[in-house]
Amino acid sequence: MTSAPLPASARVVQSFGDHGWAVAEPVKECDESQPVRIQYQRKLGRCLAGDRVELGSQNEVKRILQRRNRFGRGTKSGQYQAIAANLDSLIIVIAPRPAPSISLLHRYLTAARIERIEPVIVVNKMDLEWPDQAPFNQLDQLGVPVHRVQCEPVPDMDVLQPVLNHGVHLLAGQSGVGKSSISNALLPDLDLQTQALSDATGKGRHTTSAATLYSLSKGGWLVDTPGVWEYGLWTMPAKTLERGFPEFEPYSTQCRFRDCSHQHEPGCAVLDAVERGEIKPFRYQAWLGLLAEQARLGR
Ligand SMILES: Nc1nc2c(ncn2[C@@H]2O[C@H](COP(=O)(O)OP(=O)(O)O)[C@@H](O)[C@H]2O)c(=O)[nH]1
Ligand SMILES: [Mg+2]
Ligand SMILES: [Zn+2]
Repeated sequence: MTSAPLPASARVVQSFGDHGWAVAEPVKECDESQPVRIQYQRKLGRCLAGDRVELGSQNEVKRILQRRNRFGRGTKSGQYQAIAANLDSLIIVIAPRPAPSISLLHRYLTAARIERIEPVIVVNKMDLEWPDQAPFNQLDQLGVPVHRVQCEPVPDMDVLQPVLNHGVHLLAGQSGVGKSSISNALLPDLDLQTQALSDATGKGRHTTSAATLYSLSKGGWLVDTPGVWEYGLWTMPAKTLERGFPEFEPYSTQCRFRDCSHQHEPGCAVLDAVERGEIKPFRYQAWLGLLAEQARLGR
């Protein structure tokens, strides 16, 4: 473990209850890119992976720089749990196999949009047959960039490189879609970075479920969330959920009731727009699905 103090400003790459691990930024211009242990002070609270912090002489966190956003999830009981901070994009990975969960896709889109994080869809395993069914035939109607890549038999990630030139990007998606394969293809020195971190923390990549930042060769960061977990939303007001559906916005201000949930209320401009074909029926179905989920969470 290194004990040399970091420059005043550093990036948190992993965070736990009362301490975390941070590296100096920018990484490539710094000889000492070994993670150092940082200590949280009660009055500031705990950091999140992705936070930028100012450190004191003992590597204690003196200040958490203002977060642009937080990406989080819901626990089983619907409580909000933050995962990482300061994301530029949420990279939602899907593949022909395993068959995608459509509701999961809409949950991710919603979580990203609520926090003004840009959602990006990456379809992996393009070497496999392209299914002519939902959600694959709906992707181009989501208003979200879609990139098609493959890791096998020969990696082809070129379309992703411009997205990852700078910024912080979290890889999300169900188990088996190829997130680890994509990390490996994008991070030629992943093993070295993993080793440096486990030397420092004494924990291996596969024994921690903490979100971890890896530095990309052009600058910027890839956030991996190891460990398998279901992704669910947290309990939130319907108006917050609606931020996940930007295509509703021009209409929802015209609904008769200010707190219209766009289900069966009279004078609902969103429902009218669905009927006129101005809002995609599959997106409206996704809205109803997420509302039903919210009702279950609240119980
Ligand atoms: N055919 C094919 N298989 C892939 C591709 N990328 C990953 N896989 C395979 O998909 C499985 C799951 O990959 P992994 O990276 O562990 O997925 P993760 O669970 O999302 O991290 C592994 O057996 C990979 O070899 C690809 O582009 N094409
Ligand atoms: Mg994996
Ligand atoms: Zn309405």
